[in-house]
Amino acid sequence: MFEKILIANRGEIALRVQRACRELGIKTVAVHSEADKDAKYVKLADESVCIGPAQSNLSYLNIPAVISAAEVTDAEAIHPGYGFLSENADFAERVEQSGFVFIGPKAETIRLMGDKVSAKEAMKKAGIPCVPGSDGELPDDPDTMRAIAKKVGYPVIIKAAGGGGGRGMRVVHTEAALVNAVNMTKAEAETAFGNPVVYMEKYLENPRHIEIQVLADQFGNAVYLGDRDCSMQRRHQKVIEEAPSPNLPSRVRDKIGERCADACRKIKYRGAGTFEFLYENGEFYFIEMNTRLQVEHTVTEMITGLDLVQQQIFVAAGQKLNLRQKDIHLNGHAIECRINAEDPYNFVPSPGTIERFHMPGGPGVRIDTHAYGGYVVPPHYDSMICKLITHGATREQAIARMRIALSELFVQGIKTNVPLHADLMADAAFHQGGTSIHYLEEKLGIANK
Ligand code: MV4
Repeated sequence: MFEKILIANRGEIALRVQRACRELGIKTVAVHSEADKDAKYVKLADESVCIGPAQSNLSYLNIPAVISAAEVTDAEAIHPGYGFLSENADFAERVEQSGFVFIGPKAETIRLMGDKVSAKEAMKKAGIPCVPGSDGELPDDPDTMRAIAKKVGYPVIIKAAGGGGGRGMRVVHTEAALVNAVNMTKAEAETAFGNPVVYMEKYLENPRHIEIQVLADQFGNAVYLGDRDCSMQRRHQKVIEEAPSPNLPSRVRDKIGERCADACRKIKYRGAGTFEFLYENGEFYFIEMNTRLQVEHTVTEMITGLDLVQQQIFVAAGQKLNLRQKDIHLNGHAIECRINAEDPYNFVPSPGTIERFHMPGGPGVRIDTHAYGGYVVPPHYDSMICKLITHGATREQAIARMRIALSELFVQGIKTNVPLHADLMADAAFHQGGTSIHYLEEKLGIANK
């Protein structure tokens, strides 16, 4: 096992990874920007290194600075958390070339999944159901383009191979609008990602976003750890996630889960990963794979009783997966509310000093946060300050516990989206379960779209 791990991230996830390491007797190195020098995760780490100024580009995204920090502290492995360098194949490659272990998949896997055309191709080949479409890069020739769209059927969606997470997409409703829309998407993709390649898919009008968590080792063992419903989102920012997905029959879950585990074996996936699907009319359609730990891994941990960060570390250290599918049982229901420093209704960020901070507690309540009374939320990074997670024997109990926890949570000094979460916990459609990816934006009104 590793003796020392460097955590190339900040905020709640830096603390989360640190706790996993500490439990395993592994020493931790925090890296931080000048803006985060007094952060809780910096103080609690065994060692810390300042890697640059507040701007992410010059600190948390600065590859040579992160690798130098690992060198000077003699760390053996680097955990990238989520965001920042976590899905940067060049970073993973340079970490390994410098003699450290990257806690995540091989660089070539990250690269394969980073290109959405090659990711889809690999998954289709591995037996994963995909959205019907252009089967690879969309050709430039207008007649061919129109023929493909006609066969797929309108509406179609044009997506950039270099995009993902909602960046670089355009919905096309008619043949008259097609060629121009493709050309615009290509031009934007070239500017944004340095890659003009686009592909086409049938546009699904009212799907849910359901994802499957997997875990695999380098010896070809792979398991799926159930699913998560992340449909409650606004502008591609998830607001609430839950596991398991409401109203999803367990036979359907197991069938898609087994497919994902099987695909991991086929592509020789290593580490934790997430298969993202759109789910509509009882069918799953693969859209993207995330090769990192996700913000919402917590709800999976609550229902499986596993520590996903520790599992990532075991696999990265070259150990054989200590789990078999038959050992994995989904117990009860878990919900995560992402608490952001922002106006609850216009979503404008609200950084500044948290004057008072009271955390909820009680049975089935988990809080992952780096914040505390007196903490200053810097304006330079993501506005998420806290993840509030509840677990219950049933979904109803998890919701009831969330309502109580939200009522106990008290943050003074900055605005937060706690009122929005409280609203959603009382929302009839949310109670029913299984709302689509458009539900929240529709509820909030067109003005907010
Ligand atoms: C789609 C889609 C409908 N049909 N693809 C947005 C993020 C990226 N991961 C894929 N996205 C979508 N792809 C087809 N063929 C609708 C979306 C989409 C979406 C997906 C998941 C969660 C939120 C979303 C919000 C708007 C659009």
